[in-house]
Amino acid sequence: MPTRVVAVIGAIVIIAGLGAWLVAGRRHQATPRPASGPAAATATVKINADGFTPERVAIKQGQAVRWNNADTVAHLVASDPHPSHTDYPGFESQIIPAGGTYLFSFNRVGTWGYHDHLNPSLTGTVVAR
Ligand SMILES: [Cu+2]
Repeated sequence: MPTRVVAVIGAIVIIAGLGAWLVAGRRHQATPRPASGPAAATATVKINADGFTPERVAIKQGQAVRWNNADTVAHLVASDPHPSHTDYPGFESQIIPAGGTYLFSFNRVGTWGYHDHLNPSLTGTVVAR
């Protein structure tokens, strides 16, 4: 096959692929996000060097809280008490890198104290009713 024909076919394949990718991306953007549901974040807590903002959030049972690490270092959200985290087993993130997030749904009613396991002087509270 002549080189030019191969080049033209290659260009067509690349352009078609790009087009399909763009269409797929647009379709994805157009998909409405569910306003509620078991995994919907209903409260957002920002983490920075000073701690959690807001320090206390109130949600309903089954709703989720999303922590956004706005700091330049990693944090780790975990149930009190430090270091055993036994008040709410399972309420314990992995290391949240700078810019990362952690989402947790509170299926148990209660007032749940938590802290940054990497810096336990940073504390917060989630009230689930
Ligand atoms: Cu801890």
